[in-house]
Amino acid sequence: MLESFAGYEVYNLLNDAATIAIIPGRIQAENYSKMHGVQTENTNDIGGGLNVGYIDNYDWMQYDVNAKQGGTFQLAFRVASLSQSGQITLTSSLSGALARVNLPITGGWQNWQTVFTEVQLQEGQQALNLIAATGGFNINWLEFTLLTDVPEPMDQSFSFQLHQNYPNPFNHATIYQL
Ligand SMILES: [Ca+2]
Repeated sequence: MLESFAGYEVYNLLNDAATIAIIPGRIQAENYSKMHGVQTENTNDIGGGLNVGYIDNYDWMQYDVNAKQGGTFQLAFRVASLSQSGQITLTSSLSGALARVNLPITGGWQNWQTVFTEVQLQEGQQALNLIAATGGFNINWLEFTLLTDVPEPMDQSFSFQLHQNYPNPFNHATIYQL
């Protein structure tokens, strides 16, 4: 454990603008752009890779995302906890407060369960802040699945004009100009 980093805000220099996560989609917890107080470790969950752990109260991770659509999303958190019921609050720089979720005790740091909630997200690029209101859990990923689109306004731009038959008068074809 890298005690010397505890209490410092850490930037993940492995991530740049090219790794902005797309929503709908899955965000690996370890792909934060910034964090405070957490560490990554190998995970035994399905798919392998890394999970985020060593999460204490008020530690946080920030994710740069781009929501391709606005609307209501199912939000899943893939979490594990040995003996403590954690709590996540999630906020967005664009959409405001998104969710406050109580997490289960799964009986082991690598006993993974998926917890679901629903959130409203606005379309566009935004930063998500995942705050451990109560720590004591591991997280492998979070995933946004679109449930309901925001209704789009009717597109008024579609119109067409009828032109004179061409070449007139030898054929009856009509050109549609869109
Ligand atoms: Ca992961």
